[in-house]
Amino acid sequence: MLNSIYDNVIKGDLESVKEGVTQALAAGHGSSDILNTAMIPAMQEVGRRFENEECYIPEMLISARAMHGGLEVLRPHLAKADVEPVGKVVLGTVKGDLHDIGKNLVGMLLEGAGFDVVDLGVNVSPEKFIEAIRQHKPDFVGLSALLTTTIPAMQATIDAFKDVGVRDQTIVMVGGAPVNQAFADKIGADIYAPNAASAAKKARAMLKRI
Ligand code: B12
Repeated sequence: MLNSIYDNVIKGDLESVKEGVTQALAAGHGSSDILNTAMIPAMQEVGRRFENEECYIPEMLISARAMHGGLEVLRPHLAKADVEPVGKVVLGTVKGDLHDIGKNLVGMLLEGAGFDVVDLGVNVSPEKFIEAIRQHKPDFVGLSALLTTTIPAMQATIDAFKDVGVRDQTIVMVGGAPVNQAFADKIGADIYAPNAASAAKKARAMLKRI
C-alpha cells in the first residue's frame, strides 16, 4: 500500500495518491509512517531523477501537485484541531523561492503541536515578513528555502528585521534542504530544524524556556 503511494507521487497521479493515503489511514498506518516511508522518499527520488536529467520541471510539478493532494488528506491527522494555541508562528518561503511542500508540512506539524500558524506563502519579501510580525506579533517566524540561490534571502530577511527593529520581538527559525546548523548560526537565526517533526519539537521546547 505504501509502495503504491510512493509510485503514484512519482508518477504525479493525484487521485491515486489521495485514494492511497485514505486507504492507508483506514488500514491503520500512522500519518508519520505514510509521510516518512512513502511520500517524502518519493519527492527525494523525483529530485534525484531531476538532477540526473531523467525527469524535467513539468514532472516535478505534477509530483508536487500529487504530494499536496496527499498532504491535504493527511492534514487533519497531523493537526489536532481541539488544542488551545500554545503560541503563534508566521511562516513563509523566502523571496525568489517557490518551493512550498516542506514549508506546508512544517506548518501542519506546528498546528499539530498546538501553534496558531499564519502562512504567508512563497516568494515572501522581507517587507511582507516585517508587516506580518507587526500585525500578528508571532512567537516565531519560520523561513523556508530550498535553493542554494535563495538561502542568501534568509540572511537579507533577518538583516531587514534588525534594520527596522523587530528582530528582538520574535524567535527566528530556519529550514529547508540546503540549510544546516552552521548556516543558521552564521546568519543569526535562533533555531534550525532539519525536518518538520523536529521543528515542532524545538519550537515547543523553546517556548517552555522563555
Ligand atoms: C518539487 C520540487 C520543485 C517544484 C516545487 C513545487 C512546490 N509547490 O513546492 C517546482 C517544479 C516548482 C520546482 C522548481 C524549481 N526547482 Co525544485 N525541486 C523540487 C523537489 C523535487 C522536491 C522538494 C520537496 O518538496 N521536497 C519534500 C519536502 C517534504 O522536503 P523539504 O522541502 O526539504 O522540507 C523539509 C525540510 O527541509 C524542512 N523544512 C523545509 N522548510 C522549512 C522551514 C522551517 C522554518 C523549518 C524549521 C524546516 C523546514 O522540513 C521539511 C519537512 O520535513 C526538490 C528535490 C529535493 N530532493 O528536495 C527540487 C530542488 C529543490 N529544485 C531544484 C531546482 C534547481 C529548481 C529550479 C531552479 C529548476 C529550474 N531550473 O527552474 C526551480 C526553482 C523555482 C523557484 N524559483 O523556486 C534543486 C535545487 C538545487 C540547489 N542546490 O539549489 C532541487 C534540489 C532538485 C535537484 N536535485 O537539482 N522544484
